[in-house]
Amino acid sequence: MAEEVKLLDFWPSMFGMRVRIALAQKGVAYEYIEEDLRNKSPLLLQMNPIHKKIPVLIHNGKPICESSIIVQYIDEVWNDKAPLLPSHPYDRAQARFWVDFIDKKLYDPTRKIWATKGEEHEAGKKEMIEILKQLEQVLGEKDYFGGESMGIIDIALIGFYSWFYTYETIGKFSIEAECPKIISWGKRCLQNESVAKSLPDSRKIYDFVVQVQKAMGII
Ligand SMILES: N[C@@H](CCC(=O)N[C@@H](CS)C(=O)NCC(=O)O)C(=O)O
Repeated sequence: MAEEVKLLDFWPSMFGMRVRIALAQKGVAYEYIEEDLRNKSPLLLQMNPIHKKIPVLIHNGKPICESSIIVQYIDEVWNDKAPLLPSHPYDRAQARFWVDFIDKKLYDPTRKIWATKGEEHEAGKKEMIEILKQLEQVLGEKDYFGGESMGIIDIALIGFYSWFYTYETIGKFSIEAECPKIISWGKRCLQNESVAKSLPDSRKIYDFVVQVQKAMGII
């Protein structure tokens, strides 16, 4: 049976980027469907009735939701090339731990940077740097979190890297000054075609966020 793969996505989403990269790594052809999150499509509401969020992967008519679960699903279904999780159960558990850490810890501080002002904004910057420093420890001297090639932790984090320009410009600070290893890692990831073609231009993200800030009355 021919595979039918569709992705409900929204271009600036770091969560959607994860799925785009995983599909590209595996060489899976798919239909990209852009969602308007202010006016969600009946398909999105039908496919993700619980969270009503993108990304949603629709594989042969069946939905899979939550980006890190989708990436693991992709790794299991298209298991003939480019493994995204390590093969040993302990290493797999560790990889899942750090993906969960990124999922639980990173988004809120980064959102505070562009969506709040004053003390909360400053706290967002500090918290984000603390988390990135912890991740630098995990990276150590490796090229990628996955070792010699990109794995699921790299895929979980790299979408945030495409927002760094926005955080730095709005927050008037340098992430590189605090976390140089993460910046070198991000540049390395971008040399992979699957990442380069899945991440939007950082300045386009910034322009988008400025529009959102205006709509929210922050600027
Ligand atoms: N934990 C989810 C987060 C997905 C998420 O936050 N998606 C946002 C876009 S970046 C969304 O669809 N928001 C719509 C809404 O909250 O109504 C995942 O990893 O897939």
